[in-house]
Amino acid sequence: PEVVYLKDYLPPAYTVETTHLTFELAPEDTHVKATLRMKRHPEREAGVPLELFGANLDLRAISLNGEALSKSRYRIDGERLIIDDVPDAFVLDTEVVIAPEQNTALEGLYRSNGMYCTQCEPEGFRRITWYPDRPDVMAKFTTTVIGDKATLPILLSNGNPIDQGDLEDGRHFVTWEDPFPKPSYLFALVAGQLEVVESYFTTRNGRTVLLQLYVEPQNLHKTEFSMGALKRAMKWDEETYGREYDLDRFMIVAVDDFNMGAMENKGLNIFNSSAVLANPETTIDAGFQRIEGIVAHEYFHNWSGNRVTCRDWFQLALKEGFTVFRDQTFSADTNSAPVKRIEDVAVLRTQQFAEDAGPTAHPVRPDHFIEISNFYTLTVYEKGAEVVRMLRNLLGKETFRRGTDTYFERFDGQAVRVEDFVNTMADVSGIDLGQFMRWYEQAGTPRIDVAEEYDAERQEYALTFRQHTPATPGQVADSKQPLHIPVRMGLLNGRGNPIELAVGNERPGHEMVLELREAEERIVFKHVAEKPTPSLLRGFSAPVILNFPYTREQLAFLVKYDVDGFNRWDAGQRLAQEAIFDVMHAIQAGEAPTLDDTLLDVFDYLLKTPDRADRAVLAEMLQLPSEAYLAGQRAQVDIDAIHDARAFVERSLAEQLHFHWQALYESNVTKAAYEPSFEQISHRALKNVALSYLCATGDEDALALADQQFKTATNMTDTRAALTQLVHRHAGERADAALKAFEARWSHDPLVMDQWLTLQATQPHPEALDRVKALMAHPAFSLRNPNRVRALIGAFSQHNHVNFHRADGEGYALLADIVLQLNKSNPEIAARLVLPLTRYQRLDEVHQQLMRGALERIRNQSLSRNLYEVIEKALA
Ligand code: HT7
Ligand code: ZN
Repeated sequence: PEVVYLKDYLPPAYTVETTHLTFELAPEDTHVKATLRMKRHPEREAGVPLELFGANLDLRAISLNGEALSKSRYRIDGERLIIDDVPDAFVLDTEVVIAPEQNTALEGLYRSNGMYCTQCEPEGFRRITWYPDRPDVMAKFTTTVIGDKATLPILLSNGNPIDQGDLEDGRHFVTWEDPFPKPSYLFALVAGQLEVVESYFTTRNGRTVLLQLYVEPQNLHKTEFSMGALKRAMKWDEETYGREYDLDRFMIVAVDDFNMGAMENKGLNIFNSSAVLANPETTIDAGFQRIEGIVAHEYFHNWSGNRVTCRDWFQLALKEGFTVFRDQTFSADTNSAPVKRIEDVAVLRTQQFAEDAGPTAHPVRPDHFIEISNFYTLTVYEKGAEVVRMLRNLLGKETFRRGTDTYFERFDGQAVRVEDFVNTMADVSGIDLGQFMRWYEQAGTPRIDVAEEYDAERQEYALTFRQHTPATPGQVADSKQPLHIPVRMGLLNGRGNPIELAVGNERPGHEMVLELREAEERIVFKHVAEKPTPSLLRGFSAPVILNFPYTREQLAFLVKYDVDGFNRWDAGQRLAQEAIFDVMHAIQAGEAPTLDDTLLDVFDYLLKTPDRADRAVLAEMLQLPSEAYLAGQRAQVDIDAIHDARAFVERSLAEQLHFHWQALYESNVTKAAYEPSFEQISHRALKNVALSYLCATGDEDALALADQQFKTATNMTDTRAALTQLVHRHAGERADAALKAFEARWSHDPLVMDQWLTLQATQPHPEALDRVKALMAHPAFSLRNPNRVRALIGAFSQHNHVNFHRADGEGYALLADIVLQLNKSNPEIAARLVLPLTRYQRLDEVHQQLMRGALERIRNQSLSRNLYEVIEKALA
């Protein structure tokens, strides 16, 4: 397959001024007529051939300036249609036939539950019609949708409806006009039997915007939360970024079959139903928060992505990193800032760092690809957001806002590059961000080793920072340059109070942002009367691995006294990690393990301290690091040993603090009617953490409590937490009965049944694999629907380490079988699902062999471009 390189970028030879589309919808033969008014790009010379992209299109007619083109005037080469001889300005007409019903890849125009819908990012539009399908070609679109009036009463596209009417044979049409020039990836069309929920938003300039949420009739009771989230996002973007919505209506459609979370098509966002439909009975607290974040994310794209878009797909992080950063800060402002930061960093450190350490590692701005769909990654999204966050850390909030204002103003209506964003930040701040650009170019997670020296006589405390970035595929270690890294920090004295900082002539107060630029840097703090405890990388101010040789006492001290909520949590996690690894080493050496006293003291302190100002942070602090995170900390990973050691520490804490867990449970039971409010969420989080520890002992009383919670719960958060305990603690009859009851109640709701699939797939018991295989035959499962696949197979391979990595290789074999099936029907999902099989580098030789064997079995088949690229990297 062809490799596309960033360095080869050329502006398009011809741009499109207006695009007129007509769709005559039919499942097997939808006719698409396109009229493109085109002209030569001013920077390109005359006489260059016209190049259009298309895939799976049956071309029925093509004409230039009204004259039909004979076959000798154009040629089709793979995904390209080339016309050698075109004038500087012309109109191109085409007609193609496509088959939405046969489209299982869910890219382009496809059917979901009888509804027609589209997904065009990144290169789906070429499955709809021949087009210069690249983000730097921006055109004004007018779209006429024609369909059967009885079965397709709703016909939607981008912008505003400008005409509609009835046609013969029971058909009708609606014509939509989008006044804003846009790239083809933002095109959308929806048609079906949908209900609509409406509301209004008045912008800060007094314009009224009609908000519409389209759903299938059975989902009408799940729309209220998202409508509220949308309004909160619209208001927040006005207040925080000065961004106002620009069309008269904003539409959201919920679709069951969707490859990702949602899509920001101009004025017509299309959502995976799992990312928009919510109701207390069906949705857990984390689900509400996820939905709020995604609704906001897609809305924010209207400016960061749509009004200002990407020049080419290498610039994907320009819109995604920035928009993730925007949705993260929105959620932080709306809920708990420290908890949001803890959750985001946990994802980054567990999943993005693993990507950085594996064969698919790539820079935030990749420089080559085979299949761009493979680059919608944690690195582009989450590390991309961290890079924007670092810019804000370096510039300060106000200057950063001046930067974003200037960026939106300068580049409105344009398709631009990462440099345009960073240079704008440099312009407004006067800071040299030349070195900072390396964050976009260098793959891998930088490491910073910090050493301390204290000179009591001179009252000086010095920290030496040494940074380096390890080798990643295609980038040897020697090629990695030092990065510009903001390290937010403070120093604590022995009583836990912050120390006034004095560096050179600067007196920054109790906290400062160090700007590292060199491979090695030494910073001396003056007037330090006693040896302090440093609190480093507060708020996780840069996406790095920072090592400081803390003693366990220092970690416990930071848990108690640090002013930074994130660092308090982080210190506790590190302490727990050390305690777990102690146990692991003891088990491996055949010795009797014991629980670390310092960890026990810290938990005792946290559970006893009455001033629990931030319950939500406490709920995070009481949870042990995940098996996936712990595995990421090891050079050599022993999956079973990590599982057993973590379980031992959990059980020890459960037993030794039993009384506290019981009290914590009881003090957080609320009778109030469910609300997904921050206050209530933190109570439920604490209660369910307590339930988990109580059940970790396997005590009959605790399982009876879980059973009772399961039977009496009035919301899905409590139901699911209880059911998870019954199933994961292997509560025999109780678990079986609860699973049956759940199934009987919810078999009509696929999104709820997804949760039922997931919690069975993630049970640590050795029966999990057989259960997964059996569930594949259950009516609630379908290989055709990405949500079902993620709920069962994705959950098993990503979150059930002990069973996925079974010593007999059966977990790997199962995943390989499914990936091979999806390779044919949905390559995008296949290439994502296979990723756990590519992460074998730190496992023992036996597991490595088994994983490679599974990958080789996949490689022996005829592969889609998506899967080919991933497998080749993994086996390189
Ligand atoms: N910008 C959207 C990306 C997306 C996507 C990418 C590849 C394949 C399918 C897709 N669906 C949506 C979503 C977002 O980041 O907002
Ligand atoms: Zn996005």
